[in-house]
Amino acid sequence: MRKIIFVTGNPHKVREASDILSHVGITVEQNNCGYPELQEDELEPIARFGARWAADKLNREVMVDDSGLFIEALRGFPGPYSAYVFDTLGNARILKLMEGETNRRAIFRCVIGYCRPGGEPYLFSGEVTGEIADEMRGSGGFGYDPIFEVGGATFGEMEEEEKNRLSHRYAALSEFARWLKEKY
Ligand code: ITT
Repeated sequence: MRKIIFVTGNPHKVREASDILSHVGITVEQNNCGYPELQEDELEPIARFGARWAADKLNREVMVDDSGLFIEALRGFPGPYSAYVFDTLGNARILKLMEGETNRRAIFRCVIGYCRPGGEPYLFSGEVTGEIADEMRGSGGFGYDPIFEVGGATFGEMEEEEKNRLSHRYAALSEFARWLKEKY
């Protein structure tokens, strides 16, 4: 088993990544050291900077995950500001913003950044298209899961394995695992 340090403060991400990567012989270990999150309009520069910063600080190979929910009717909001918006507004206020809106389309994106000490960061991205539900449903998952619907069910209503087969994180981690296998 290969072990990769996952720098994140979010234990839910670690749990999902562990489930997904265990199938390809990789274990992940959470490190909570944090990294400076750049204020950017896109996820990629945030993940790139974070991965390099953490690899150099810890002197270990690391991965980071920057994710965001992009709601079409809100012109991509909250996007890269998803963590801040979740903490300040939360799902109920997002639903309020979406009241009466017929275009419910939204995309969840995940960018995994991987870096070795002194090396260049590599990025792997994945996304899933869904809809913003009319109300919160389900108690599973975390964050925006109760309001993000794919094929009629919210991520919050799904079993963990089901979300982990469909999610933006699964798509990004699959790319990452394929690349790791080819390269190392
Ligand atoms: P780290 O930066 O420490 O990794 P974080 O939770 O702050 O953890 P992000 O900066 O990537 O993560 O913020 C993304 C926001 O979107 C945050 O509020 C998450 O709870 C939420 N989020 C990310 N992935 C999600 C998922 O799979 N389902 C639901 N919400 C998710």
